[in-house]
Parts: sequence; structure tokens; C-alpha cells
Amino acid sequence: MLRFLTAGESHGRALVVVLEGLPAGLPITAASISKELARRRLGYGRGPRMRFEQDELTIIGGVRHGRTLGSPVAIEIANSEWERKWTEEMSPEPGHTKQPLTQPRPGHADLAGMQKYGFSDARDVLERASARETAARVAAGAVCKALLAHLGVEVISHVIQIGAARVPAGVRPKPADLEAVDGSPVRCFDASTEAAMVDEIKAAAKDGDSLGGVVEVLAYGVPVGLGSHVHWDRKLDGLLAQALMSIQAVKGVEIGEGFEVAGRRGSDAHDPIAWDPETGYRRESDLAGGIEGGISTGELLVARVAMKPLATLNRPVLKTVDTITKEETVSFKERTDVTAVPAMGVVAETMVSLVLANEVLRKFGGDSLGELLRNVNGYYEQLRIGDGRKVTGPHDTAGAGG
Ligand code: EPS
Repeated sequence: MLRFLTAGESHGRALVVVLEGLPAGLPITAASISKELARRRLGYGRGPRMRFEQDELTIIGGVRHGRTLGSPVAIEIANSEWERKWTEEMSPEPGHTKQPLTQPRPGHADLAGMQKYGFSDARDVLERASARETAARVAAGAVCKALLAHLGVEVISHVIQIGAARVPAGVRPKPADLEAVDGSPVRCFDASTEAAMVDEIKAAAKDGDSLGGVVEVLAYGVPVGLGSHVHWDRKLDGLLAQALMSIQAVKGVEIGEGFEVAGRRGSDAHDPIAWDPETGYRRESDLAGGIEGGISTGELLVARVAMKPLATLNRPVLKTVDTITKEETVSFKERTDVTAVPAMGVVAETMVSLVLANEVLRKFGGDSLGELLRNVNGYYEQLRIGDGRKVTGPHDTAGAGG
């Protein structure tokens, strides 16, 4: 199975990601990964760090002469400030901090992490809970996207809400629109909402406050049959929800029109099935977000991801308790972003790509890219047989029981 493990702290020397389970022969370059990392740094409302963070990356293993070897792919991403500011505070050598952080931020991992691990300095928690870690995920996601591209699968995202500003229903970019989305300061595909989002961010910044929002992830070209109705832990929607929910500050995931459909009658809540002699089965609407019974239907896959406002504020107003004196105080002030919703969209693309790439490999297998694609083509051939139009004979027995 395809999986990745990240290591590294926000202000440590570097982040590292190891991606394991890829077939051999997948073309990969550092430049293509860098491009994705640059997309993650986009977005009006990011803090000063995004202006100098370079995300300088080195492929350490698993790739030779521009293609994967089938061995784990390891990528290192340097942290720009390490040498200049953090070598002592974040040193792996034995020592102490000069200034422990003891006013945990409500809404952050600080306090629960200190209690769980027995730490007296919130930095021991926040350095890893930080969304800086998502840079490593996106590097792995770039590789997953490269794999999916060979099957014609494209995963994109756009911001549909920041604060109270929300795009009207039906605004939905296609893969060819991704450049336009990335060209928007808030990665929004609707010009008038974009302006309202920027105004929201400006107002929150003036007040030293933060904002959350919602991102929509769209996966085009997903083949029918990824995931499974058979086991709870192989359902595609369940896997996507877990993967998306694991993104820092994410508090909600919706597949298709999940929450809206809950209020409808059954007669009005499902996508009618139709048959097209040229292209096969299709759904006439996309309320289900491209997943039925935990299986991809071959329709557009839609997942929405809600991010809470960041727990770090430029104005310390959130009530907390000092963990040494136990006296009431306000949470510590840190350099921070006003919102990271536009960047979260790129991270959400990564998590969806990881799940889809893993399910592709589970279904089709293959030690090399060529073997994988051969298996995919065999499946597409079988789907054509399964509709009963072209072939009769022993192949039909699999589908005969209905
Ligand atoms: C983050 C706080 C900010 C963000 C950081 C995530 O960093 P700093 O405290 O160093 O200013 O800029 O995000 C990144 C560095 C990144 O690459 O996304 C946090 O507390 O989560």
C-alpha cells in the first residue's frame, strides 16, 4: 500500500517525507515537486514567514535519472530560518529552553499535548502541531498526482468560503481553470466573492484576528470502482474523510451535497442513472459527490473541507491559564497567518491524491508504471464487456447474477 510518513518540526532544520509503495518507472523531478510547494505558499492572509520561506527541497532516495525505482522516495525540505534563528532553541542536543511557553492557546494542540506527553513547555507540542508539516505532505502529494495523471485523474481545489464571504452555488472550476484559481489572491474562482474575501481578511488583520473557511476539492477522471462497499475501512468516502480531517485545523468534511441532502426527501436526494451508448453509464446530477456505497461512481468526485479560524492570534485575547501559576491569563502572541484557507486547499488536494493513488494501487497493483497501466486498461476493457453490448460468453457469468 502507498503511505507516507513525515518528520520534522516547524522551526527545526528541515522536514522529511518518506513515501513508500510507488511503482517503478514513474517520472519525477524536483522541479515538479517544487511547483506544488510554491502553490501551497500562495494566498492573501499568510504571515511574514511565507515571504521568505523557500521550501528548498532535495530528493534523497527512491528516484534515479528522473524516475522512481520502486523503493521508498525520501524528500527533504529545508526550513529557511533554522541557521539564523533556531539552532539553539530547537537543538537536538541536550539542553533547556530559555523561555518556556506556559500560556496554552485555546483551540490549539498546546494544552492537551502538554498533558498527554508530560511537557512543561508548549513549544514541545506546537512545533509539530504546526501546519508547517503540510509542506512535507504536499511534496508527497506531488508524486501521487504524477501517478494519477497517468490514469487521466486530475485533483484540483478552490476556496468557496473565507469568514462570511461564500461563493454562489454552482461555481466550479475545471482542471484547465487551475491557473486562474491559483492566480486569485485567495484561490477563489469567483471574482466578486474574491473581493469580499480579501475585505474579510483585511478587516480581521486590522483587528489582530484570524479567519477560517471552506475549500472544495474536485477530482476529475476518477475511474469507477475505487474503494469498496464490502468493509467499513475500505469505503472511499471514509478514507477521504479521515485523510482530510487529519489536516491541521480542519473540523469538517462533506462529500458531495452531504449536509444539504440530509434535509431532502429520498425521492429528491439521489442522482438518477442514465445510459449513454457512447460513454456508458452516467449520473444526471452530482449530489453524491461521485461516491455511492463507498465506491467511486466514475462521476466528478467532490469533497468539501471546513477549517476553523487559526488559534494563534496577533492580538492575545483568548482566555487561558498559566500552566505554572494556574492563574488566569491570555494565550501567548505569536507571529502568525490571518488565514491559511487558500493553502489548505493545496494540502487537501494532496490528501485526496494520496487516498486515490493508494486505492488505484490496491485495485490495479503492478511493480512498474507500465504494469499498472496495463492492468488499468484491462479493467476498462472488462467494463465494456460487463455492459453486455459487445461480448457474450464466459465473461458474462460474473455479471449475470445482478
Ligand atoms: C504556523 C505558523 C506560521 C506559519 C506556518 C504555520 O509560522 P511561524 O510561526 O514560523 O511564523 O507561517 O506555516 C508555515 C511555515 C508553512 O510553511 O505553511 C502554525 O503555527 O501552524
